[in-house]
Amino acid sequence: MNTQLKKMTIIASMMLTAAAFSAPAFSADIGSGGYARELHKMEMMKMIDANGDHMVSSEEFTKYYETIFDELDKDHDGSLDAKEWVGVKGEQKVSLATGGYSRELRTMKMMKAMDTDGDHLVTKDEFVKYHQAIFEAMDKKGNKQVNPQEWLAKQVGH
Ligand SMILES: [Ca+2]
Ligand SMILES: [Ca+2]
Ligand SMILES: [Ca+2]
Repeated sequence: MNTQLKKMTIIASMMLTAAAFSAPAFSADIGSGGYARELHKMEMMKMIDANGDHMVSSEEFTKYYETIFDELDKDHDGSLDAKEWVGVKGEQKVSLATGGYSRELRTMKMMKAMDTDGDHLVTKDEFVKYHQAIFEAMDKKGNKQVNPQEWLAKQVGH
């Protein structure tokens, strides 16, 4: 193990510890905390609304997260490890997202939340499924479209 990797591992475990203390057990479920706050901003909705009709469709949302995943998956092996997830310091901003959102996404806490099977890798399937659940929670009418009111609404009950 080289020194840099060792350092990263230490930082990662420190971040995990911090997350464990700052969040009550099992509250790190769908879109909790800072991550949800950053996602449910108008600026993010505009970025995800690819056809600009002021609605985010289920298809746009899924496509968006596939694109984000591909951007993060530097070695293109179909899964994200902790190194890819957290990124290189100073280069953490995701091109199609706000800085605030990128920061909240690229935390070990969020990686852990999306790593459904706990193998320390987030596959494309895990990544997309996690976000589809967020979409479904926002889509109160269940018509596969999220309007600005739904987007900005405080997400409660999950
Ligand atoms: Ca749209
Ligand atoms: Ca990878
Ligand atoms: Ca996994």
